[in-house]
Amino acid sequence: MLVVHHLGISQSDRIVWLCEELGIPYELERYDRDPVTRLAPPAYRALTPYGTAPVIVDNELTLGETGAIVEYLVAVHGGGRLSIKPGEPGYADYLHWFHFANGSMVPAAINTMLASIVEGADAGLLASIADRLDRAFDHVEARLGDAPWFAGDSFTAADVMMVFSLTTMRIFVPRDLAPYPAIRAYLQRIGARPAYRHAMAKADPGFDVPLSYGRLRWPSRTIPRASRRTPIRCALQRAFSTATWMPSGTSTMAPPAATLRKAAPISTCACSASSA
Ligand SMILES: N[C@@H](CCC(=O)N[C@@H](CS)C(=O)NCC(=O)O)C(=O)O
Repeated sequence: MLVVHHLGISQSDRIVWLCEELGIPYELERYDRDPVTRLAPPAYRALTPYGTAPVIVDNELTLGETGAIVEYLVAVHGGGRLSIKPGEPGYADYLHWFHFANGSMVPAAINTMLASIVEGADAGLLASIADRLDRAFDHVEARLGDAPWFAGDSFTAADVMMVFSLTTMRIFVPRDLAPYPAIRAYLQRIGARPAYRHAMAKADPGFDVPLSYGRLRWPSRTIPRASRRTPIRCALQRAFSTATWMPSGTSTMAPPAATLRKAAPISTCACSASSA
């Protein structure tokens, strides 16, 4: 039996989702993050040499790294479903977006998160980091304005790869989706997929996945009060406080014009960090 090791509120939610989309039988082993550091607990770290999420165990095989796991599951357990082969329409788009997810978008977001924490960083560097993430969101918005799914007319594993950076990743790196109508419409389509809803409910029960403007918050179950004053938490809260968010429940309505802006430039976060 395939075992999916899922670290709470992390990109391993994609593997649970993929199994549900492909109808692959699996067992879910769920791990909470360390309440103070937010890193993987020792038991998760011990699963693979690199120690990050996701990880699957398939009989004798233990496999880490999201892209490798997605390709493996599609090929070995999915009969190639949700992939596009060479020569088929959308092949290059499929490849581009499958790899853009973890090759460009997630790194741009992580750089942005780290830049909001580091004090005294070079302003030009910070601007270039912020610009990268802006361009990534603009690139995604343009694509989803042209096609319903990343590879074109049909839902594929490229969507499974990309969605984390538009949803759960925004818990770590807030981004107001008000300027991105095509992304918002896309996320409504994702949220309407039974496999997605089922997977998210299993992977992170109680976590309100931000599929729209949404108020960003961690499920209280996984965040003990005591951890709320750690340096990383403070830095993240500073970053959060510079973003504009609509109250929960205003998912499909356009926000008032005054709130129509992206998250504050990263230099603002850095300034507030250094003056704190
Ligand atoms: N490129 C890796 C990145 C894995 C990664 O950074 N995973 C995060 C979860 S989003 C993690 O394990 N964080 C906890 C830790 O580093 O302890 C992949 O896609 O598998």
